[in-house]
Amino acid sequence: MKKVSKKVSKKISKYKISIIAASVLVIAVIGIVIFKSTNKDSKVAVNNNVIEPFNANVKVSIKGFNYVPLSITIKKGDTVTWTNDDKVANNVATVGINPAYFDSGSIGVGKTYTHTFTATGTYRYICSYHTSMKANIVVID
Ligand SMILES: [Cu+2]
Repeated sequence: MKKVSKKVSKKISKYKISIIAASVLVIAVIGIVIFKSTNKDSKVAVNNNVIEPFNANVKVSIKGFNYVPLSITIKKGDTVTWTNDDKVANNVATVGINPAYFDSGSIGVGKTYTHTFTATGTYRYICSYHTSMKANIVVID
């Protein structure tokens, strides 16, 4: 009798292990699918953070004390709109030598700032409240 129940419990534990293994496999597959689908969206960011093709109005998010994307290439005359998706106020201000200067002033939580770029070249900008926040915009003809 004892032997039989041992065999049964062995069988059950084998069954349990295979269920756990199957669950892990399913979770892994789901994880890979999710990762691949989210990666598709961030392809522009992976590709040197350059947005292609060029847009007339490019959106940059301010999130987690970062500009997303960090680097964009746009055409002369294009407009960039920054949206503050952070939980604190941030800003956008050129730093160093630039083709032209801009300073958004404080961009409140959920607010936006829009600037039109009329001169070609590389613009470096920072958030003057959190100077580790740095990004750039390349404007081409
Ligand atoms: Cu900031």
